[in-house]
Amino acid sequence: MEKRWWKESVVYQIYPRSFCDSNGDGIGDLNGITSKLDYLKELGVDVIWLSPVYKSPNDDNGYDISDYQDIMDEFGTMEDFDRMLATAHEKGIKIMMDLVVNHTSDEHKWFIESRKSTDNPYRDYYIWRPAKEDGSLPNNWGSCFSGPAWEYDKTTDMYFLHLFSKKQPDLNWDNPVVRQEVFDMMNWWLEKGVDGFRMDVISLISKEQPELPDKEPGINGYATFNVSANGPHVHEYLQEMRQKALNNADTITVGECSGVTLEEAKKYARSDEKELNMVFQFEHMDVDSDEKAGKWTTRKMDLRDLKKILTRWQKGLQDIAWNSLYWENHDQPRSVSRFGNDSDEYREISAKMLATCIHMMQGTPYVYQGEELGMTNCPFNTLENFRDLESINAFHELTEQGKMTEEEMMAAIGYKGRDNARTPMQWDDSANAGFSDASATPWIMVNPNYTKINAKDQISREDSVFKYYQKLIKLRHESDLIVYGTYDLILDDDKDIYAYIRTLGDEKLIVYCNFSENTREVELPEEFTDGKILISNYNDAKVSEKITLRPYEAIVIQK
Ligand code: TEU
Ligand code: CA
Repeated sequence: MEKRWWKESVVYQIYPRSFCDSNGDGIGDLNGITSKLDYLKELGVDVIWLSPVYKSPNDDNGYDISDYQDIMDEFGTMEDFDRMLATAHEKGIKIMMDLVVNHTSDEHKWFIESRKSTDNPYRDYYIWRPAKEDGSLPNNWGSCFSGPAWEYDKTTDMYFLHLFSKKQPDLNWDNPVVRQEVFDMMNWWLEKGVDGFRMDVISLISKEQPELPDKEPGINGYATFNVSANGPHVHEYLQEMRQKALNNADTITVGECSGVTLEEAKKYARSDEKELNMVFQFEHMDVDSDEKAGKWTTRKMDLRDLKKILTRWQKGLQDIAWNSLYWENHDQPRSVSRFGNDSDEYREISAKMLATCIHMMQGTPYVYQGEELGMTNCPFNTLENFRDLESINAFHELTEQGKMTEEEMMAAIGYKGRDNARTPMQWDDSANAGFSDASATPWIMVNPNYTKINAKDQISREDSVFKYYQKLIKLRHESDLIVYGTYDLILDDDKDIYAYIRTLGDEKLIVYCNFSENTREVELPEEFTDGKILISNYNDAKVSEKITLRPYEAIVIQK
């Protein structure tokens, strides 16, 4: 397998709004990030994925961009950005920008022009349709944030398409001028020295035009998710992007590919590097969804389903493409609350177990801010404490339609809502968790558990979750086996234990992760009985023919 620096890297995702507030206005900012680069250096990560910092009216926290070549007022200035980039580079940390080009903000100058008249030069930058003859909407597509995906605009008596909020109109990628604008903008950032792009819902850019056919409706009556996933020209457009922009620098690229299948991923992320380096797939994020309301449930996963999904991706992309590895991001709840156990007794041990399970796989690992501290879901309790339009809109829509009760929806958004990942980073045990001045009011509530879960404590303590992540990252940097080894699942049908073997030439390691509170005994394959422990989350683990796995125990043995 070809060696590449981005295969050997660990990426850390920063959600700037919630990372560090340098000027006491309650909102994280670029100078705040710069002040914490030493923390990331100490953790050992190679690349930062920076969620959007561009000019934005913040309908969707920066994923609605009104100027791709300017910085959001609350986050600082372009000089602040340049300083952050230069400081990161001095420390050997690369910066990957969030490229949000399926849609813009409705306040982007292109859209302001586009909506003026049907013959405006910017009209075809977006997707406009008249009502059907009977006066109904152009098709049955819904917005990911509730309601239809069409917004009426009276100036020209037509609807525009928005797969996300109505302040996020979809760009028309079939227009070559739009593509060239995007590539020019990417080149502008590459010339500044950024190291790559995470591409927001890039799997959705190519719509089945001109038909835009109806799709299977979901719980709220609209066809919501992935109506345009892996569309007819998506690979062609990404190959064009590779030639006209990405190849101008040594980049790292990851496509956020909702609705991606294994077969499609082999095209997006193929090792011949004609499109992207890797994709985020979502199948393991749906492992605890249910039939009724999709993600809006408090159902717990069956570990056997998770093992099946991740194993299919590990085996399926082997030698063909490259995986990205993640439990968390700004759109998902906290993994320790979801897949581990966030009680006082098991929080740290299960956070380390989850880290072991994903960091020992083949692919590039992504750590989301706070994950390295074992940060948990937040007790929001009332709707007023939520900020995310997805949770708030879904609550209203599904309760008003009578599809879910208020109690059910409150429980579901409390457990699965995106705001769980967006509470301020917990730096220390002072007021506002050290995220912001003590006198400030952060834009979203601080998780009250910051007095016991915070970076300051964990940096000072050898047995912390932070130190464990540090060790996992170091192990990966030192081991081709961990980066490039093949993956084979063992104990396939076990409902408590996730176990697998990695192999590279004569080298082998075995990973056991107990996802349950049960104590379980497993028989160690003979070839490992003389092996040594690479890492374990209990400090007295021993190698023997039979291994007793205590609650949430993780152990890695190299032969
Ligand atoms: O997310 C798109 C996406 O597919 C999601 O993860 C989606 O937000 C989630 O499933 C809703 O349940 C990207 C961004 O990561 C997200 O923050 C943005 O809101 C969205 O695109 C629109 O730009
Ligand atoms: Ca600030």
